[in-house]
Amino acid sequence: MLLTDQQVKKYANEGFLSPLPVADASVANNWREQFDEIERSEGKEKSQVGLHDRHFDQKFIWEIATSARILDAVESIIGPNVMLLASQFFCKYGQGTKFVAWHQDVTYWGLEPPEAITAWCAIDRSDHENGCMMAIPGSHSNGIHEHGKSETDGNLLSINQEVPVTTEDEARSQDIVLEAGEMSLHHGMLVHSSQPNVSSRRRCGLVMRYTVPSVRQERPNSIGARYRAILVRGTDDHQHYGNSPTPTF
Ligand SMILES: O=C(O)CCC(=O)C(=O)O
Repeated sequence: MLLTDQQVKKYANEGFLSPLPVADASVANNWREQFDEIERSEGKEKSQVGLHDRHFDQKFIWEIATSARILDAVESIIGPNVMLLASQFFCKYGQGTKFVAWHQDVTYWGLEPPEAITAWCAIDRSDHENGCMMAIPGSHSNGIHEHGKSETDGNLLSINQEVPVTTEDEARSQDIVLEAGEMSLHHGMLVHSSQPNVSSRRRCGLVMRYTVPSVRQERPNSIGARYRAILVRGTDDHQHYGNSPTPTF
């Protein structure tokens, strides 16, 4: 179901929207079990932020990333032609020191124009104690800000980037609390972060990045990679991403 006009307006004003349902509890439980299986085989270290683009070889990730609930919501914001740019898990373990510094997503992605939207789908419940995402409402509206480096150990971002935020902005930031099976959407220029997980529970989210076919990647991203974007809805009249494999299950 497409988003309502009111939801689209809220996203446009605030730069994010949540919570949005993706799956009921039994389906969400099944996704969690499948993530548990990957975590067992790949190990916890890699499972934190090292599982990139597994939608190409894990059927359940492909099914989440192409689910009607997510694509309808994404279409409501960016239009009928949708490319899945990338996917990744962000997993923080209990009583840990890992965090995500304040940043904007598109800063180092090499996209032209720098336009993308993220769907963050909760595999585990995500709340204040286990380090849910936090967002500064309206912070997507003033373009890309210069990023520096975080001075705190444990930043999960690829090149330890961090954008300075004022204490006022930090004070008005909002927790994005999600039940397993719910998602948030956020704009590529939204300033967001997440604190360490001080609970005894894991906090895992599947992050899916989408854009429109006219957006090209002009430079490698922060990890020196080219996106293997794949059309997941509508038509691609631009063909900027010829190197993308076909999913294999
Ligand atoms: O999962 C997190 O804590 C942060 C995720 C994030 O920064 C992102 O999805 O862009």
